[in-house]
Amino acid sequence: MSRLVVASNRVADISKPGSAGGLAVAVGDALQELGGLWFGWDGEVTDTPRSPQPRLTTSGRVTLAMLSLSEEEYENYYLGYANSVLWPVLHYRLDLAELDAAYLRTYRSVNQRFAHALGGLLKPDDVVWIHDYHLFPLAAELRAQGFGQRFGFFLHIPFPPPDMFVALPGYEWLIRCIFSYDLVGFQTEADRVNFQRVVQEHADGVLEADGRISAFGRTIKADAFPIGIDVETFRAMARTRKADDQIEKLRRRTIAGVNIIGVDRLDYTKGLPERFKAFRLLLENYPENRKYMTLMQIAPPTREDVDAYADIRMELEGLSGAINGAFGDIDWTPIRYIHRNVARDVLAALFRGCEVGLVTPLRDGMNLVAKEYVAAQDDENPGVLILSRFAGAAETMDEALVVNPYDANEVAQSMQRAATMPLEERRERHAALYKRIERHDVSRWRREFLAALGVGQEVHQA
Ligand code: GDG
Repeated sequence: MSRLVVASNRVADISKPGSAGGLAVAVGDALQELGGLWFGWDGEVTDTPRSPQPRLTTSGRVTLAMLSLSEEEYENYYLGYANSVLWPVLHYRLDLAELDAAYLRTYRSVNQRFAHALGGLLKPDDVVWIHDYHLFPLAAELRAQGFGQRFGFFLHIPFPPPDMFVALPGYEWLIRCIFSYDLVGFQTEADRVNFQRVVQEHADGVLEADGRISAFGRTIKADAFPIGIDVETFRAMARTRKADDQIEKLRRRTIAGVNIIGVDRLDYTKGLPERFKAFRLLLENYPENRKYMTLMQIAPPTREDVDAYADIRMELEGLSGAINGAFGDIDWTPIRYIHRNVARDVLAALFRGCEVGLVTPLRDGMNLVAKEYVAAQDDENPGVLILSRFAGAAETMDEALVVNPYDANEVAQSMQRAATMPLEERRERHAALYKRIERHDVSRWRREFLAALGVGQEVHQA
C-alpha cells in the first residue's frame, strides 16, 4: 500500500487549527483525513549550521518533516523568486515583478536541497503530491536522484496566459520542470487552457487524442481540480454556543443594520483598496446607508518583508482613515479594519453574523473565503455573497453577485443590491451555492486529484 507524501513550502502545525492561508487549510484537512508525511519549511530563518536532515515530529496520523531556511535562502528564494517574481507574474502583475538573477539561482538551489532532504525519507512506492509555485522544480530534482514513482503537482494560484508567463526569465526551464510530473492540477479550466497554450506555443507541445499533453519527450496529464473546503466542519464551527455569543455581541456593539465582511490576507491581489473605494462610493451614492452599513475588513499581515506588501498596508490605512474621517460619527465607524489574525472559529461566527460577504480579489486561484462565507450562512435567512469574476471560485459560483472588482460603481451597486435583496432570492441563491460547495468539498478535491494520479483508494494511513 502506498503512503501519501505531501510537500509544500510551509508546513503548518495542524494540531493548531487556525493558520491563515488557503493551502495550509486545504492540505491540513486532506492529510488529517488520510495520514501520511508532510514535508516543507518550518517557517524558521537561521544561519546557524543546518542539519541536512529534516526535523521530524508527529501530529496525530501525520508525520511532519521540516527544514529551516538560511537568511540568504529566505531573501532570494522565499521573498525573492517565489513571492516577488512568481507570485506577481502568475497573478497577472508583471508591473510588480522584481527580476533578479540571484533569486532564480537560489530558487533552484533550495529546491535541490529540499529534494535531497525529502529523498532521504522517500520509499519507492510513496505517492508524492507537491504543492504550489515555490516547488515547481522539486519533482525534476527528485527524478535526477533516481526516484521513479508518480509525482503530482497542484498549483493553488492562477496560471496566466502565454504573453505573461513568457515574461519570466527562465520560463522554458520552468515548463520543463513541470513536465517531470505525471499529473498537474490547476484550480480552473481557464488556468488549464492557459497552461496548454504555453506548452503548445512555446515548448512545441502536442495535445494527444486522450487529452494528455506531450513535450520534452514526456506525456503528462493536466486538468482542473477546483479546491473546496470542509463544509460540514466549517458550518458546525459557525453554530456553536460560543459562535452564537459572538454574533450576539457583534449585533449589540453596532448600530448598523447591515454588516459587510471581508477576510483576506493583506495581499495586493485581494483588491482591498478597490473594495474600500467602492464602499466609499456606496456611502456617497446611497446616503441612506450612512449609519446603516458597516464594512468589517479582517486583513492579517502576510509577507511583510516584501516592499509591495508594505505599500498596500500604507494605502489601506490611509483609505480607511480618510473614509472614517469623512463619513464616521460618534456612534458609527464605517470601516472596521482589523490588521490581525483572527481565530478561525471567530471568523466562522462573523461570516454567519454578517449580511453580506465581500470577496473581490483582482485575481485569485480559487478563494476559499467565498466558500466559507456560504458554508456559514443560515439556510432560512442567508446573507449574500459578492464575488469577483477574477476569482477562480467564480467559475463555479455564478449564483453569487458576480462583479468586476476594478469597477467601483458596479461593486457599490452590488452592495446596495445585496443589502436590499428579498429573502426569497437570497434563499434561492444560497441553496444553489451551498449545494455546489457541499458536492465539491475538500475531500472530493483530494480524492479526484489522487485518483487522477492513479492511486485512488490504495493510498492509506502511514
Ligand atoms: C491560496 C490561493 C486558493 C484568512 N484570514 C484569516 C484566516 N484566513 C483563512 C481563510 C481561508 C484562508 O485563510 C485563505 O484562503 P484563500 O483561498 O481565500 O486565499 P490564499 O491564502 O491566497 O490561498 C487561493 C487557496 O490557496 C487554496 O488553494 O483558494 O486562491 O491564493 O481559509 O478563512 N484564518 C484565520 N485568521 C485570519 O485572520 N484563522
